Amino acid sequence: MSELEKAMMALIEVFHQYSRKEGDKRKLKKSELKELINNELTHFLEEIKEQEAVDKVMETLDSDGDGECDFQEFMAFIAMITAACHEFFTQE
Ligand SMILES: [Ca+2]
Ligand SMILES: [Ca+2]
Repeated sequence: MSELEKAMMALIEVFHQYSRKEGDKRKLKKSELKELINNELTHFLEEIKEQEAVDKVMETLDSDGDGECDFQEFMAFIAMITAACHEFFTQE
């Protein structure tokens, strides 16, 4: 597999690693989302400590309003962070 394909597989894998822990196996609930951010995005995002911060992130990500983050919503989140990183690393 190419590096890009490996990265795509990694996204799928990490999502399911957290989404399958509790409740709906194909969706991240707040506690799963918090764990994923705090374990897997330590260099790109601030650690989530307050419940309020988790609520806020979920509110932002949950575009279909079911209170959980599905893979599509997760990908939108990753795209957002990746675009911000891209800005940061390519600015003059
Ligand atoms: Ca779940
Ligand atoms: Ca949702």
